[in-house]
Amino acid sequence: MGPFVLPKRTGGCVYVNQIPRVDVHVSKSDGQLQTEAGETLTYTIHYTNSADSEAVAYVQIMDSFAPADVITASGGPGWTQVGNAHVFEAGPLAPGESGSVLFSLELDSDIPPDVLVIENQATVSYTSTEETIEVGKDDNTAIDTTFLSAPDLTITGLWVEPTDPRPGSPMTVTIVVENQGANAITQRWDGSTDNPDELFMAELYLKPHPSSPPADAFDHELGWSRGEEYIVWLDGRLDPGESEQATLHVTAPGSGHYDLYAQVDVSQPCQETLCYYWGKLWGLIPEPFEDNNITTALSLSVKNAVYLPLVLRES
Ligand SMILES: [Ca+2]
Ligand SMILES: [Ca+2]
Ligand SMILES: [Ca+2]
Repeated sequence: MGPFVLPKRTGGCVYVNQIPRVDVHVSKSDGQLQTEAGETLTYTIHYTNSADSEAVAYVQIMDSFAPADVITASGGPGWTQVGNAHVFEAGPLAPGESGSVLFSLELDSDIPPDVLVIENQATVSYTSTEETIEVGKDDNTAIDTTFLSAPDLTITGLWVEPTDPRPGSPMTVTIVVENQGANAITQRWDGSTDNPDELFMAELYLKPHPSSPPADAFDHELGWSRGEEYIVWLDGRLDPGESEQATLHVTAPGSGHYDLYAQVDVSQPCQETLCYYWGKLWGLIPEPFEDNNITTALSLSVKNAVYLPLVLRES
């Protein structure tokens, strides 16, 4: 780096005024990860002025929430509704001073099954009596996420037999699906139980090693699905903590090193105008955690048989 050159002075003294720095932040929590329809959520919102020496004169907390059509905000003492948001006037905050306020939401007693998350956001803003600067504004907004009680599918087991298949030979792939959520699975998202034996499906994905996890239902070695062998429908009526085992009979692919993944309740978004009846981003069972529906890769080596030369001995 070269020398730092000050511009030529044109007369008089140079005064440097340091702009005072402030740093407010806000946090909020209802103290729970999960809730039920009909419940009241009460959030504690903390707000702080972390500045060493600079007060902020007029602090305001703005609270908003979603999805608004299943929530009634009762707010609490000091809150005023402004449009779709609620505002709390917190007044001045001295350097290092903190405050807190409660904010309450009532959930409808009847919430559609595809509504899985209640989000509540608080933002702190302020004015100052003089010009100030705030560098860290990321913590001026806080979001609390609370999941509605629901089932949560995941795959707890995946294995292949035999472990050293030959190209084109039969393989048996076993998966174990578990409901790790708080609620039992008794029906699909739309209330349907059309086929009494099958509520949702699981799918295997085969990709050449090394691979990244499948991005969607078409992310197989050959694009599109590899066919019926790679799909299994499950009864799926699982209480919390209950598991179901399913077996798939698959023809081993050509020789090579593959990554095998399994996914339960495969999501199948619409492809342009073509929608399947399971065409929801979250499959047929809405869950708070869809990311855990897919396994990590199981390494699969498919090799041609090695035939040793036959040696004949003279007797
Ligand atoms: Ca801040
Ligand atoms: Ca899940
Ligand atoms: Ca799902």
